[in-house]
Amino acid sequence: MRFDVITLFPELVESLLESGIPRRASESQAIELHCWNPRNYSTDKHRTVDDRPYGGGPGMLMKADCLLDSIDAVKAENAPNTAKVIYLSPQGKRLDQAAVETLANESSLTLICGRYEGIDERVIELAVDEELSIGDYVLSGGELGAMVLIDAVSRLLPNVLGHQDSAQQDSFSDGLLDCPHYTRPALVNALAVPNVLLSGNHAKIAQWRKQQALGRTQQRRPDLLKKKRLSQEDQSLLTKYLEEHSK
Ligand code: 9D3
Repeated sequence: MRFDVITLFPELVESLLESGIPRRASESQAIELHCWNPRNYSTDKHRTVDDRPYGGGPGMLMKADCLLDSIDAVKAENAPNTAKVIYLSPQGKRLDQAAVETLANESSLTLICGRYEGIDERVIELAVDEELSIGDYVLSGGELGAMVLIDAVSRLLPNVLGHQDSAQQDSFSDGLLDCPHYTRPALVNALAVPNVLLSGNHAKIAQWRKQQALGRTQQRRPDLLKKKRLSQEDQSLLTKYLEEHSK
């Protein structure tokens, strides 16, 4: 997968490749990351990339011309270009794991990061296929959004995760939060590991984990459970969990 990121802060975006899964994905050539600075496509002597909004109001906007020229430069290098162009913005549709899975099927993504109050609307009209937000909070620019997207997509690509099935076991891939996990030692500040996990009974362990996942999802993210149809068995595991946790 090739990522072309249009950003005024290329070193921030490139720092993604310094560690963790994106770094390994890059080393194994599962991903390629190219950053393009719109300032390099500005033509005036001060290399201006922003200007004041028509109609007045606070803040500045990124100008259309250097953004469109950056996009053209990406397309020229990628010919024949089929890359989807994504603008990260608070006005976008919320990125979720289903959208990440869809994006992981693309071979090339161009990500536009805004700064200041955003970008000239005509760039969106002329060149953007999809507008995505990463959540309902205010960031100071699109770079962290692009980095989140690249991280989430990279770990789904073939041969990137060490454990081939950890992506499949993920929270969200089955629409539930994860169950609690424990490792040695058996006691931490007098807190024990739940007995069932020491029982060696793998059917019971799987059932306990499912019950914990259902119960925690209901208590912390009821919105996720509302989208799901529970089997009779899952419904009764959940009911028992909620009874036991209301005592
Ligand atoms: C506080 C300013 N806002 C109201 C006048 C508008 C605004 C403009 C630009 C708010 C944030 C930003 C910069 N944000 C992003 O570029 C961004 C973002 C985000 O803020 N939240 C969640 N996802 C994303 S993706 C890109």
